[in-house]
Amino acid sequence: MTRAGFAAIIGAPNAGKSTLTNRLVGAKVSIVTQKVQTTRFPVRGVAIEGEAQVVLVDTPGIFQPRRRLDRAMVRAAWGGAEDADVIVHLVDAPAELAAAQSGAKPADHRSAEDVVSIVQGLKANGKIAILALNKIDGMKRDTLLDLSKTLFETGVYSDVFMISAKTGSGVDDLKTALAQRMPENPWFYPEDQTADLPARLMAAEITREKIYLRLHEELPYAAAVETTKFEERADGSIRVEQTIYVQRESQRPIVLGAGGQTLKWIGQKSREELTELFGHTTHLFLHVQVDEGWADKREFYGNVGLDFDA
Ligand SMILES: Nc1nc2c(ncn2[C@@H]2O[C@H](COP(=O)(O)OP(=O)(O)OP(=O)(O)O)[C@@H](O)[C@H]2O)c(=O)[nH]1
Ligand SMILES: [Mg+2]
Repeated sequence: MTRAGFAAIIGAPNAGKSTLTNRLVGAKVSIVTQKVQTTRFPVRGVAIEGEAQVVLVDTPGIFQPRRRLDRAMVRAAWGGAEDADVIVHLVDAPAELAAAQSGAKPADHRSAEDVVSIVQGLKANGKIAILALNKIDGMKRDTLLDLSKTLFETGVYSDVFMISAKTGSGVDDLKTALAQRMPENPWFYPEDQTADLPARLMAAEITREKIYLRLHEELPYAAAVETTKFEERADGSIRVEQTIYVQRESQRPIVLGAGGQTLKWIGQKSREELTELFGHTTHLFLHVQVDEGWADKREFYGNVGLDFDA
């Protein structure tokens, strides 16, 4: 008897959803940065636990959307939850505690406000989720009891786990719980497959990750990366060409850096990771293009499976 199903990880931006997805899978399938709204579309990762295959669905953060892209991201996150067999609501525990201790209203703490709206969304959809309090590394568990109790009393959770996606603490127990909840099914993916993003898209994500890691303070959230060419060559190497889209002319020099040093760093880091990921020497060519309207182009949404009209 085998089991297989989908487990969606939802939560406020920056809760650690992608870190947890990677940790559960045991491989990097989704990019991680310190910047909020890093994940833009649902990303699947495949974990195996005994007879069960758990297809994790890492989702974009759920927050109060303002722009078209925000709306599409939040819609995609809820869509991931609706289609899943199990939902994990991941909460940034230190951020929640800080909000609670300051005595401020949730509205004054963006991530706490997002948690409230997620609880409401679960209620409205009649969904029960597993609550996972994340980032407990460096915290004492007993400081989490009140928070855990308060959230549990909302009635939308079946269980509470306290974890660190970063160190892996508590993650094995969560994985076991997810596996147990998978319905009886033949496996959906071959045993050795961990990710299902097309190579071109994964390559673009990895470059976007390097841009954010390097420029998270300088660059507002609006950069996009498109792989324009992906060529496997006769000598076994791979040639990748990508365009980095920024929204203003003033952002181009930020991405380039003095003497092109920043772009060089981004390209080098991305190329190293792509070479490792594909197992073939990868040559990467980056171009920077200013396109004010990339976030309002229908094509961009279709390419990553987002709903333009969300
Ligand atoms: N200390 C600590 N940091 C963590 C933990 N999990 C994630 N982080 C950090 O939190 C930041 C955000 O992690 P992500 O995994 O990108 O968060 P996310 O929820 O996917 O964020 P979005 O895609 O932007 O919604 C990164 O800097 C992570 O290293 C954890 O358990 N402990
Ligand atoms: Mg993410």
